[in-house]
Amino acid sequence: MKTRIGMRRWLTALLAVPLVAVIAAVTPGSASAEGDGDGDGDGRNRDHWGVITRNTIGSPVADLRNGPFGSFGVTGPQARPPYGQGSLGIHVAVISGTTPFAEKVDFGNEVDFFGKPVSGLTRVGFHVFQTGENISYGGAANLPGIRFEIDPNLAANATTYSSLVWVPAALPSTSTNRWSPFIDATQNGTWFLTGAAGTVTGCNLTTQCSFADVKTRLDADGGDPATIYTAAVGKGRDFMWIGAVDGLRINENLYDFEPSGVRTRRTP
Ligand SMILES: [Ca+2]
Ligand SMILES: [Ca+2]
Repeated sequence: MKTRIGMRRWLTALLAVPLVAVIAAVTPGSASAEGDGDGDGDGRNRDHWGVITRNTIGSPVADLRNGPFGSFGVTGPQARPPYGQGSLGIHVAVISGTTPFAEKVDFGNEVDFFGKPVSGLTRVGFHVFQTGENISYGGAANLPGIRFEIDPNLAANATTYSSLVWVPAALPSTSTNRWSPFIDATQNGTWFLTGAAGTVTGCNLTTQCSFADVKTRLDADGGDPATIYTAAVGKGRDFMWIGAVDGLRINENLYDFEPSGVRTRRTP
């Protein structure tokens, strides 16, 4: 008898433990359901980054990867991703022929910047891993850029869509085959607007503007200010490029591309 009672108590205890755990996991307001505070209860930060399907042409690669470390023989901080262990690897091909076919990719975020004013963009930039091969494909300025899809809200034109594009300047040769220092897109290179917004503002593919100038011209008409739809790191359609980007800066946030996802680091 003693043995049987002991066994029953032991069984009851065994069954009770997982039940308590299950109840805690599904009860709203419990610590487990709240998790990291994003409400999905999975206990992990959800990020909204990924390939923007609408803006991707061909079958390019935009992959959260380990490294790159190197190139071989390079040592010190420029031989590893500037943040964490990994980065966003980008591979864009151009298929040569009488009519060359160039791929395009945008890896971005269609949620977190939506509706914010373009005038509020004060800090933009990234670190890039450039190779000698990429320079042979398209020159020293063959690099990925940063693109914001926006509603220009221009009184002169009814269009509700334009891309605000950063075109980086050529990287110094000291930054080839290794990680670059931070490239400040508000100071480096030029910016332009696609479509009717480019025509109205005069900041278009043929006459590009400084970052400060394109922001001023966008809101010079008064009325509703230009607002952001999406933000992305992108490449194409121009030259083949195989490299990586890390430490994307947009205002107070620094986006650390890692194999496990995009980590948001808040900085002063
Ligand atoms: Ca990283
Ligand atoms: Ca306006």
